[in-house]
Amino acid sequence: MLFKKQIMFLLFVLCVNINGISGTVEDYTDDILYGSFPEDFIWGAATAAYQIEGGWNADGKGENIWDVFTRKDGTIIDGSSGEIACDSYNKYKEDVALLVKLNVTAYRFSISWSRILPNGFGEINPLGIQYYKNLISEVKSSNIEPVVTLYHWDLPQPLEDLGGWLNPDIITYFKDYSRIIFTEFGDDVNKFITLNEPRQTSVKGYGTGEFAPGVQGIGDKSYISAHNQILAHAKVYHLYQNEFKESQGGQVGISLNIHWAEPATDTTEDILAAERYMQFYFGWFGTPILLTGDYPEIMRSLVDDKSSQQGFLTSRLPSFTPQESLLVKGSTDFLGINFYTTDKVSNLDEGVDEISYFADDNNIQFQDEDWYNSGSSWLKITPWGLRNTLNWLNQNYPGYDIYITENGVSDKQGNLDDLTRIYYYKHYLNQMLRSILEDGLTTVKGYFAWSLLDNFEWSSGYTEKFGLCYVNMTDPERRKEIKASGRFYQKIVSANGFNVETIC
Ligand code: PNW
Repeated sequence: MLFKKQIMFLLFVLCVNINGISGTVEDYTDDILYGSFPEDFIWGAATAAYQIEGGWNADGKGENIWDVFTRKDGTIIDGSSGEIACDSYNKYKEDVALLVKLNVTAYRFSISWSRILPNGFGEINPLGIQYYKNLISEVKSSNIEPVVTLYHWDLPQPLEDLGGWLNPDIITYFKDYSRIIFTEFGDDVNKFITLNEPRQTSVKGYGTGEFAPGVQGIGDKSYISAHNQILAHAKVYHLYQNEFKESQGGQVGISLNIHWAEPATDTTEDILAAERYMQFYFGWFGTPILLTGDYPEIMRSLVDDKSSQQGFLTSRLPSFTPQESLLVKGSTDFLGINFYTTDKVSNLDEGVDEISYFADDNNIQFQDEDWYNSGSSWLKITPWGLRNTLNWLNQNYPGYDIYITENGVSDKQGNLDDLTRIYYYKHYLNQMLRSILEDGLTTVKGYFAWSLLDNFEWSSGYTEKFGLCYVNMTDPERRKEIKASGRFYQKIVSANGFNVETIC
């Protein structure tokens, strides 16, 4: 018996090494594996409040950091904003009708903090609560499960005026806001996601300044805002456990973004560099929350060393107290990942001249020119990266249910006959199926396409379109239409997999 187990383990390691860690475009086959996903697999589509709702000052909503940021010159490529966006604040029923047409079983959307608490704290706006009650009831009466993100980047401006994610008081403000959400909506919602992509908030919001609130501090503020986000997430996780879990029985998770990292060459230096890249990218949040209650060791030692050589009295990477570590460790019921693309990574000792998160990891990354492009500069089409990522997660952070809470592709055209997007979904979904059926990753429980609608793509405005459905942004009625990719997705969802008669 023991012998059999050992053989199985060896086979498993071999399998992961062949299919997982070493997989590159050279190994990738675009043959379709025909087969079904598990019966209870969740199929969804996703959006976020600021990107679709509009109604920026409707019914007592307060201002958030994106309302303010988009008004500044030069922040958004096409000078646009989410003031109207897809007008989902008024037309949410049309969104739900599209979800029904796609035949999905779940809808991931986010709640706008400033609709609920116009000042970020204090007085509650009943009309804001009512909007989400209406949306949730429309979703549920269509037999679709609502999956609710509490924070998808739209911090109330009054909280930013107090320092936003750089001020540790944010932890309490986020907890107070979350208590209202659990109280008001928790009887109808089974899955909550605390934060969407805290790395993007840290790196772009408080690092490069490309995203709201536009603060620059890539060497220090990025780390501080990450630290406060991790603690805020953990507090809210425990709030739910202590006050709501028993009566509501739901789950609380987090959505972390992840790229697959391929060593640029097969030298040991580059293999280690790619692993280091994964640790700085994903492990920054994943390791404290899923594994140890602390940052990855490689991050700790590199940022500590560089900080001290740079003359800082304490490390630019903050530390958790022992109590905080306990609070953070294991503070999630499931892992949400947002996966889009792959990077190639080379080892490069970047020294200590540059005080930056980007230099701290001693890596440079780039993408292969031969990979298919999308409408976004950072997003190349790399289906094998999803399977490798899922295997890497299973090896490094075992035991968690995984939901792919975002996956999708942009184009610039927004055309209805969107063949590139069909290619993307076909092959990414097939790699996900292979990871379940061939690699045995039974922890992969669900998938959400990004996005239901063409929408406001942050600093790229309306120039990059990710929708399964087209939205006419010049039409005051914001008329919407399913694209060819939406119909393709509907077929896979309805067949719960790849069926030779319908999908070839
Ligand atoms: C995510 N990158 O953002 C967000 O969660 C969505 O709101 C967004 O619309 C979607 O992905 C598409 O961009 C990302 O540069 C933005 O690696 C940029 C990156 C990753 C995710």
